[in-house]
Amino acid sequence: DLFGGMLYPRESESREIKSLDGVWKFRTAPVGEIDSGFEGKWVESGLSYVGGAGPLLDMPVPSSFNDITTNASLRDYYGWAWYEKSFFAPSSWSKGLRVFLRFGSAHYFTKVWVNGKAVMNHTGGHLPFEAEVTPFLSFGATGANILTVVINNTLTPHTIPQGSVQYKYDPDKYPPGYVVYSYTFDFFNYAGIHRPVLLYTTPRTYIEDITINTTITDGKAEVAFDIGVNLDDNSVQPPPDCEVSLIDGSTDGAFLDEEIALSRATGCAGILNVPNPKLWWPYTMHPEPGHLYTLKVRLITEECCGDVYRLPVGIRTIYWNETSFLINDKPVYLRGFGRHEDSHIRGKGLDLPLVTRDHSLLRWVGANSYRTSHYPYAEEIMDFADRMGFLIVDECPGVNLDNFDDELLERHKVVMSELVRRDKNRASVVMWSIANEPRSQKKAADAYFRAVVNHTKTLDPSRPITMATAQSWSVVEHVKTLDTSRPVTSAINKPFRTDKAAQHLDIIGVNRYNSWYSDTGHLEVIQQAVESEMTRWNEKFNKPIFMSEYGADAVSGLHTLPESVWTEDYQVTLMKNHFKAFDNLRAKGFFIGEMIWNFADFATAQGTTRVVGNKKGVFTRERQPKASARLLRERYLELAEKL
Ligand code: GCB
Repeated sequence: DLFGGMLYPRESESREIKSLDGVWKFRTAPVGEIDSGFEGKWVESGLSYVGGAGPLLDMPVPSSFNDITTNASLRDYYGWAWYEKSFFAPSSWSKGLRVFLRFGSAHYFTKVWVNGKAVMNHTGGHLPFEAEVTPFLSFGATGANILTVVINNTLTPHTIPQGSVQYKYDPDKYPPGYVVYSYTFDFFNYAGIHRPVLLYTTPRTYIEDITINTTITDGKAEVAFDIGVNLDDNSVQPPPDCEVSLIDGSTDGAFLDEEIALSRATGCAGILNVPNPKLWWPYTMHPEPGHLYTLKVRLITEECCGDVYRLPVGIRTIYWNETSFLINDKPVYLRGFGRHEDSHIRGKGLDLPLVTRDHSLLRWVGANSYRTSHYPYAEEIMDFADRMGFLIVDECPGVNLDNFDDELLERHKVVMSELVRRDKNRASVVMWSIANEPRSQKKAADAYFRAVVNHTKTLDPSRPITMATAQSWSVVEHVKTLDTSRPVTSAINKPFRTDKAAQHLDIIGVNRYNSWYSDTGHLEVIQQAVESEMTRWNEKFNKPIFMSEYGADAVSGLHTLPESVWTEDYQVTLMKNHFKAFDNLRAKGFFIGEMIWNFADFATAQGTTRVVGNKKGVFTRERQPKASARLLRERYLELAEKL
């Protein structure tokens, strides 16, 4: 059970926000330093205390720490990394308020102290965490506060995602105790305080959670709401009631006048009626995509200042059946991308100019959707999707999972709970993706993914559950139906192993790299391979299918005629051949979308199959177009016209 609703911090007449972003002090722990002893040194004495550790550095927050300096050992660092920041708490905050300290995310394991007192731990990157810190703060002239944070980016078989520590014993090659950290997923394991850190205040009795659900019947909308209120322990007042109103327009810019509220209600759970709703539509399906309302919640207290929170709300419905996926009762064809939070220098640190550029490119290219591969993206990114009308397949960090056991399952469930808690009210979020390319041919994957799906359904029955699979239905089974008289050899069995997770999903995503990882250089096999495989997925499971990844690496500026692997020309022809298959599949009625891998080039661990990172982007890492981006734009805009 998670505490609170983790509402995105929004200022209001009752809430104040103070950003702690900026340049912090930073120091890595001495090599071999383990989880004991260090607290005494650096929490009590401050990071300036010299304890045989790495140098004291300037470290921007938010950012990954890996690419900030010129030091390879910091780029590849594993272990405890310390951060410190001092700040003042205004004296106006000292009475009658709560002060929360919130991290948008930090990777992977985090411990936080305020003025030497432990205030919270959090496990897992990509999701927010917070704690009330009121009792630990010095207010006003009593002096500055010290915030100390330590993170550890070591991944294990029981973290999500997983990683491992390999001990290298060969005395001819390695010094004693030599270890290498590794992981199988294909993006750099950036670490650091990746998203904003802030303090925000609420009244003692405050709005802790809001859950909304929108339905539309005969052109009339209902917005059902359920508000969680956290009471002031010291108060003798009765619990407050809630005053709820719906205002047209989002909270951007000037605050909206509640006089113009379209609908009002009193009570902390109930329904608001909206007679002529402006629906939230995906990009290109309406002249005004991403229309948002504001749900204003105010606690009615006897004192002056009940808590006020404004939640952006999009009114739309989601429906799916065996063949289709519908928004507002209209079938949708996904034209999108797999993406990453990734860029030069800052790694996975939130960077608003980059995010804004990305969404401008998404519009330019005519996309209507993306998958948050392979982890939840920053809330500031999700705000763009809500406002612009991008459909989001919201993925948890379960990438390339292997070795399914109870401990991993428990972690996976917590991650899903945290993800749904954070994103449940977002109009843009239209599917939950519980994993990417797990080793789901394994026997244990069956019960494991059934449990993850069931858990997610109890959290949110309103959205379909998907996953990007790379396993397949059994070819052996298929060949046997064609010819029962002969045995099927293992040679056929090998490349396709039977997936055990897809049966539990609502919608199946398939990742497949025809003419790249298989049949390399043979562009002519794509059309038939894609058409038959997607068709069989549908025949086997009777569910909507989308291609959640396909693509080819292309080093920007590399050309050959005829086309060969790694050139822009090869990437373009590979895409054209996929498009032929997609068009035929679309005509069959169960194929609901295409998401090319990847939006932009991105960093990976070093390896012989990567050229300074993965080059499957249709944009470079600098967000400039390759030839493929222009081709994709033609297609996506044409599909936007047609569908
Ligand atoms: C995949 C993974 C993705 C990789 C991609 C590739 O199947 O899901 O994370 O980056 O292939 O380029 O190999």
